[in-house]
Amino acid sequence: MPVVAEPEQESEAQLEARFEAVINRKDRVEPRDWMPDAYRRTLVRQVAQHAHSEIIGMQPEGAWIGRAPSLRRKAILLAKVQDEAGHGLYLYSAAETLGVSRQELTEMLISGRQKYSSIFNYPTLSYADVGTIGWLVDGAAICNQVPLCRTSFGPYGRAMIRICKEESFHQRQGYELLMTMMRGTDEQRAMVQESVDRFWWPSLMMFGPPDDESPNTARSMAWGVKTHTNDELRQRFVDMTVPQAKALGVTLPDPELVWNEERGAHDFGQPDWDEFWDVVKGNGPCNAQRVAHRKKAWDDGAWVREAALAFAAGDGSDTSSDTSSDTSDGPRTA
Ligand code: FAQ
Repeated sequence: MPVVAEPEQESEAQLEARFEAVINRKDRVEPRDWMPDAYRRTLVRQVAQHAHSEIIGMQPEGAWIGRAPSLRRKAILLAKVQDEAGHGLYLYSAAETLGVSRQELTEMLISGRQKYSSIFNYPTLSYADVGTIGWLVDGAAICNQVPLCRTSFGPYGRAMIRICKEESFHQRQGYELLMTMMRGTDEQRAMVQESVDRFWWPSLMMFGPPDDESPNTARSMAWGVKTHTNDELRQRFVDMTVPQAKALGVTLPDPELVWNEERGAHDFGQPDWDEFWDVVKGNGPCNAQRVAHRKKAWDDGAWVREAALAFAAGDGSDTSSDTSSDTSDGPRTA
């Protein structure tokens, strides 16, 4: 019998070198490729937080579906909130390719062991907030997420491509809603301004702490997980938003906001970083409510998960009593 040579096992150093070469070529790392544990942990952390943000992010706007002022507005809002659910699901799927299950991640969210974006811990107090979230929150999300389409981990980057297309639609619908209100009554214009005043600073916080207080940025950039720093993206967002605010006719609530000719960018004030850390630690205005709501939905859905598992195990395969294809109008016999 011919002797078949065993394929030579690559050493840890060789695997590491191969991984580094992929990163340096700006190629994608795929789920079955070898990757350092710390890279995997960073991705699970970021992708899970991102997925949780999309799912928790359904709540502030979802609260207005039943109170939308017209059928058209209701249909738009319903579609947007459903899109956010879809984004959460793509991202949980991307995280699952790293060896964690959606169940584990959801349990970490509801037990407070994983985070979600600070922005969703602020209340939505008026219908104008639906427009402001579309304009500013989805706008900030786009600034942050377009570069993530080129992130080094394949499934995450590919999920982001579709998500970004949908977020662009979300931003436009928000801006259009605010434009419509700004063409309305004085009271409606005041509602828009009041909403922008409340959401401006929390939107800037979405980009994370300043670079010199961001423990993860350097490592994540070296791995190509992040391609820009928090401050770079925050600056991009401010520069993009100022002309939009002008066209809308609202004031951004920052007395330090001014165009800097030399830098070719806007100077602007800093958000209240103590407030940011307080919200991240769970003490924001709506943290407890958001997590409790998510936990209730998860608990209420237990029977669906159990039924799906039972069906997958074969218990639901008996269709002899299934009458769904019975088209007769007559009385049914037992
Ligand atoms: N909120 O070292 P860094 C959306 C944490 S989706 C809460 O700078 P990193 C769509 C951070 O996790 C919005 N925590 O961290 C939508 C870390 O803690 P850890 C979500 C925050 O990862 C619209 C610590 O602080 N988007 O809006 C926040 O390098 C409308 C130190 O920070 C994403 O998740 C924060 N804002 O950079 C849905 C995008 N910022 O984990 C519905 C992907 C920081 O060490 C309606 N994520 N922290 O315990 C990212 O780009 C990054 O993770 C950053 C943070 C930039 C958020």
